[in-house]
Amino acid sequence: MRFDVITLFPEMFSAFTGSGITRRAVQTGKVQLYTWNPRDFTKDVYRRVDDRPFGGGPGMVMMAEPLDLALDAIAEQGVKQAVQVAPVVYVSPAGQPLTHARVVELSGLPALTLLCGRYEGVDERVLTKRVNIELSIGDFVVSGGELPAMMLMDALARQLPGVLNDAESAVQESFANGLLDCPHYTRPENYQDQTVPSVLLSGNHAQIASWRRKQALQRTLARRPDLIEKARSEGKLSKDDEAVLAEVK
Ligand code: 9D3
Repeated sequence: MRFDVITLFPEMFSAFTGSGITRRAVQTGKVQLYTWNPRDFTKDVYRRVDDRPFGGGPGMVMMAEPLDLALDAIAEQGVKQAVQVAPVVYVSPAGQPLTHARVVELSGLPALTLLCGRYEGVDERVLTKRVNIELSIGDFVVSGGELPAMMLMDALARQLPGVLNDAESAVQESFANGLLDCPHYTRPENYQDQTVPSVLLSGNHAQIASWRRKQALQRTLARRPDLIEKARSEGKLSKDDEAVLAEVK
């Protein structure tokens, strides 16, 4: 999957390309990341990318023209490489909330263009003309679109075939079932007088699986009752699960 990211801070993306699973995805060619700096598409001597908002008020707004030209350059490169123009995502606090379902859907695309805002946001005329999807990563404010864009790309990369190894994929499955994860323990068996639940040392794999499921259900009910309701409505809860929930409630 190819990502073209429009950003005033391309150096931030070394966090994506430089570490962990996302670095491996790039190194193995399963993800391609290209950054485009709007400043390189300015025409004035000051290389201005922002200006004061019409109507007054605090802060600055990202100007339309450098973004428009950056989008043109990305689309032109796409045409040269004989791929259709990718959908443009604007990451914004005013976007639709990102969900696992949206991640799965977008991960099926061959390419995506991501627009990262800074300051108060982007001139609305670029958004109406060029943006297809506006996405938020949650109801809190961060300083710009770069970290949200990296979160989105990370989530998408994890869905691509061969990006996760078998162990990592197994872990992912336990989240994709719509419940919170069960608790995890590793050595030592006794840490500062806190012991590991004995069932995990029993070697009885059926019992371990049912303990883990019970823990996941219990935690989800306590912390995220909305997810229990969702799992129930999607038919993801068995008779046994309902019995566990009735018992702990
Ligand atoms: C005073 C109005 N602010 C909106 C809540 C202005 C504003 C703050 C921060 C505009 C943009 C930003 C930068 N944030 C993002 O670009 C962003 C974001 C976010 O802040 N929260 C959740 N998801 C996202 S996606 C992009």
